Amino acid sequence: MDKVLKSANEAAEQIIEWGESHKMETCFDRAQRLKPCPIGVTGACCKICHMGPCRFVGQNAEEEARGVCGATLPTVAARNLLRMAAAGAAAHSDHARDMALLLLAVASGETKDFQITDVRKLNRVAEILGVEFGNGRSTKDVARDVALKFLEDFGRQKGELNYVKRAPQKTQERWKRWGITPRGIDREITEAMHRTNMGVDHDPDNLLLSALRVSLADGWGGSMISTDITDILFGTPKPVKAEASFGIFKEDEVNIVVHGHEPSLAEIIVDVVNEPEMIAYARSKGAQGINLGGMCCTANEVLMRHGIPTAGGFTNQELAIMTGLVDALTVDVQCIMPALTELSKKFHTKVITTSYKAKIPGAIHIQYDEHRAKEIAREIVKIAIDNYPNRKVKGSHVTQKYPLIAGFSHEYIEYMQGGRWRASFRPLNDAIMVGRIRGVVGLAGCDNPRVTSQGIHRFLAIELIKNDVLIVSTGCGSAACGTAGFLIPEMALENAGPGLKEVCEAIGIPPILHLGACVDNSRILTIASAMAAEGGFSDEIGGMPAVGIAPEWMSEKAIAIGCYFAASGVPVIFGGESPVEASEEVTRLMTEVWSERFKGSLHFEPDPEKILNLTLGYIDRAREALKLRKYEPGKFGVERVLMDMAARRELERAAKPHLGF
Ligand code: NFS
Repeated sequence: MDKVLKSANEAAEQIIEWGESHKMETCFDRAQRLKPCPIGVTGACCKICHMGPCRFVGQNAEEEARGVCGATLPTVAARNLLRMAAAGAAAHSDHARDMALLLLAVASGETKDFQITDVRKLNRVAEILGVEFGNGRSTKDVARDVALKFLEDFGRQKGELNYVKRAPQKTQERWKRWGITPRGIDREITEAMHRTNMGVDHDPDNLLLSALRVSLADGWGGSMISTDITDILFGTPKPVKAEASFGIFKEDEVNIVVHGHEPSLAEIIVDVVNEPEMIAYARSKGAQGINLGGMCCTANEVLMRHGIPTAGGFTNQELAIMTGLVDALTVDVQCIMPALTELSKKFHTKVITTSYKAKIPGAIHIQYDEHRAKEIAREIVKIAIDNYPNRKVKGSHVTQKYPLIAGFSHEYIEYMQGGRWRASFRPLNDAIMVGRIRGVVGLAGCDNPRVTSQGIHRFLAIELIKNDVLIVSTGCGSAACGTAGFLIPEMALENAGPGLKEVCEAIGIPPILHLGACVDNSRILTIASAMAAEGGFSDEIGGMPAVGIAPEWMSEKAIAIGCYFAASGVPVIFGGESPVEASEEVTRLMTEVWSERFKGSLHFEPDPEKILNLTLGYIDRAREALKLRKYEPGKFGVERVLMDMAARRELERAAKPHLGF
């Protein structure tokens, strides 16, 4: 029998094996040793009060099992899911709050270390929010009003989030009809916690509607706000070349890793590692220079804007330390394994926590403060440099790395389809309508040691592009593709179906577009809304030949993302066992009932082949319902725009200087 790999990333597998031979434990070992609790994993356990925990097991548990209070299994499973969605929404949105507070601090001149980088984007956002701009108003005044408008979204008690109006009218109407239009972000999260408290909401359907509402407050609130502010402050991404995998670490340079999610400190570290005094200091310690790399979503943020290389996604974090080459690993919030500090003791790596919200025993804590950002960044970089001479254990040095292209913001995707003056989503819509592109898939979410990590991402990426499906990726989905060498235009030539290949060649793009961090899933909502506004097939997000997949999810944030896509009209398929498996009623509500109401749904399917078939089935049924040309590989109709030769030449001219090849 073939050996079951722990990671599909060859370099990761090599490090894992090295670790095993040196008796170093990682999440892969722990995942094998600790089997999931068979009751909790299916959503059949309630532990919200101290009469329990109550287990809902046995035949006919769905109908007959009761908790001490009388709660039924569907109530408990729905309540558990709502709590996960609320926690996920809280994580993204608290991150967004920090970004809004940073924007306010920059606008009011409280911090000198940041600037407003993208004034055009600021004005675009101001226009959506109804903030006055132009006519001699200073950038800082506009930025302050924008920050205040965003902050209102957190504390609003009545009405709706500012960005609800960015969704297509029909999508908004569905939300109104079912009472899930999000009000204030904090209100939705608090209400979700209230409803799931002992003895409050017991109706599974009502609980699940609340899961959609709190998740919409994330997608069209927290996450979208975070994406927009990050673009305003640090620049809206455009294509940039970079590298991925463990080979990014350098033997003769100081290696610093930024890990977590919030990009503000990492942005400043990018500046500081380039300061001549810092480089000179590194040289004084015997290093040739300073090498910055990223991990998880902080990596995605600085990769998208500065081409900082990434060591990969979630399951690669311990392995980075095991290269023995990381002099400092600085973390902010979310998806940081507490195991890092214990493991770091076996090497010389310093783990540095920077948020009072996220401390780890055994780490050095340096509290980040945006008012002293540069000073703090210098302190961190110095720790790394001072630590360079202390490298003691030669870890598993792997040299594998892959080139990649990232930086596909929704603004750039629009621009690449027609240049500055004719930017639109028309070519993409047309390519889908004539069947050159079969559909679009968002490949997102975590990588997970419970399966061959990153393997399902890789499998789906290849199979989907073979089937002429354009992929937009985010988060660790992007990291899995990047560390596999999939994020380059050549990938289209070698692996894409004939229609997708032509489109990618015409524009000069990879068949998998890296859109950014997990909060940047909000870019997919913006793209889908723009495609609906462009017209030609669906005038709402629901019903488009588009599917979201999180094949190896593990974080509660993924549940919030899945729910806001489902509520927005996208069928979503998650890998792994269903966290509500125990309840047929809850499963039916999330699939059939949500489909009828919102045209979106949430499925859980552990089998990768089935995920693929389910996805293609959704896409083909959507094409049929929209009366689009039946998809047949290699046979398409003629678009009005994309394949017109003059347009094609213009597109090439427009795209190439930015892509740099
Ligand atoms: Ni998303 Fe980013 Fe990765 Fe999963 Fe964690 S890093 S926010 S949650 S593990 S994709």
